[in-house]
This record gives sequence, structure tokens and C-alpha cells, in this order.
Amino acid sequence: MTPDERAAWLEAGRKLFAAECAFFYASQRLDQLPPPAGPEVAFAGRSNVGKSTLVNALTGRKTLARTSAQPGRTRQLNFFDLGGRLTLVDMPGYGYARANRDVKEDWQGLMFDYLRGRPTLRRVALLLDARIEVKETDGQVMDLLDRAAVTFQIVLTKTDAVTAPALAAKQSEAEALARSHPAAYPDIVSTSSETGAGIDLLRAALADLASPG
Ligand SMILES: Nc1nc2c(ncn2[C@@H]2O[C@H](COP(=O)(O)OP(=O)(O)OP(=O)(O)O)[C@@H](O)[C@H]2O)c(=O)[nH]1
Ligand SMILES: [Mg+2]
Repeated sequence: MTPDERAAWLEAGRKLFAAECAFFYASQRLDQLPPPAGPEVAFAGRSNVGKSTLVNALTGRKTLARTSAQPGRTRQLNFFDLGGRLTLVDMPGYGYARANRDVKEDWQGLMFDYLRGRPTLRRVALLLDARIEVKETDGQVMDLLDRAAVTFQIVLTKTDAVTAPALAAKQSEAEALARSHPAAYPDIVSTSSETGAGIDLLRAALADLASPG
């Protein structure tokens, strides 16, 4: 990309995410999803990785998606319409062992079924906490997305909370993971919802998937 192309790319992301963003649907059951319409991007990752906080940071709204210091906050698929051009889906987290067993199986089952079968799902932003080692469940979700041929992009979160060398090591690890999964988008994005680092890059990457403005 030339500097001019890059500036235009970032501007497209800024413009998309400056649009009105509104919550419009929550589902706890797969037969209660909103009818598939425009392109969707889902935010997936372990409980507490920062999915809901990232949706807020991208849209510049502090309380659009509900967040919590306790894992297991988001318990349904929450759908947000971004300017009529892109749907953002804040997902429940996986790997939260303390959830009540039935509830856990219910929402985690929904999540996997959604990821496998949603025709309008254009990409999954797969969040990995920069402070925490990659877990077995992360690998299982990446395998599932490979099998379902759903493109996913690895997004590192909470980069404000690690040292520069630790972040560099994490980025190499994430890039290696992306290379080893056929459904992975090659570029990873390192973000902090706290400082705003990388948020403009992720906005631009997601704007590539949106309906024309
Ligand atoms: N330092 C730091 N903390 C963050 C960042 N993003 C999120 N957090 C914190 O991480 C915790 C979890 O954030 P959530 O956005 O609720 O996480 P989630 O992935 O939606 O969690 P579930 O809905 O439970 O799956 C909160 O205490 C956030 O303040 C970040 O970029 N930096
Ligand atoms: Mg959440």
C-alpha cells in the first residue's frame, strides 16, 4: 500500500465506525437469530478477553455492549447494526469453567452452531489476551473455523498490560498460529481498548467487509 492508499483505507474505517451503531437483537437460541441480511462480523474469544470492551472501543461508545471484570458477562449473541453497512456480533465467551453446567452448554452450543452455520458471517475476530498463554479451547475454535471455512482474524487484546518484548513474542506466536490455520487471515491486529492502540487498523480491516456506504 502506498501512503495515500493507506490513508484512504484508514479513513474508510474511521468513517464506517463514526456511523450510528445500535443494538437490535439478542439471541439465546439458534432458531431465534435475526434473519440473515447484510455482512456480519462476530467477536469471539475466551471469557474476559475483552470482546464487549472492544466493540465499545471500535464504535467509540463506552456502554453500548455490557462489560464486566468478572468472566461470563455476555450470555447471548448480541447484534449491533453499524450504519446499515455492517452487523457486529458480540458473542459469549468460551472456556469459562465456573458457569453453571447447563447454562454453559447452552450458550457455548449456540456459539458453535452460529459460527458453523451463519451464511452472512463474513469474518470472525478471534481475540487472544496478550497477557495470557493460548489455551486448548482457542485451538479448538480455530480448528472449528477451519472446518467450517469461516475466515477468522486474530486480534490481540490488552496490549497495554504487557511489556514490549512480551508483546513482540505474542505477536510472533499469533502470526505462527495464523500461518498454521487455513481459515486464518494472515494479518493479525494488536489492540488496546484502554489506550486505543490498533483500533484504527481494526476499523479499517473490518470496513473492507462492509456494504458500500
Ligand atoms: N488493561 C486492559 N483491560 C481491558 C482491555 N479490554 C478489556 N479489558 C478488561 O477486561 C475485562 C473483561 O472485559 P469484557 O469486555 O467484559 O470481556 P468479554 O470478552 O466481553 O467477557 P465475557 O462477555 O464474559 O465473555 C474488563 O475488566 C475490561 O475492563 C484492554 O484493552 N486493556
Ligand atoms: Mg462480553
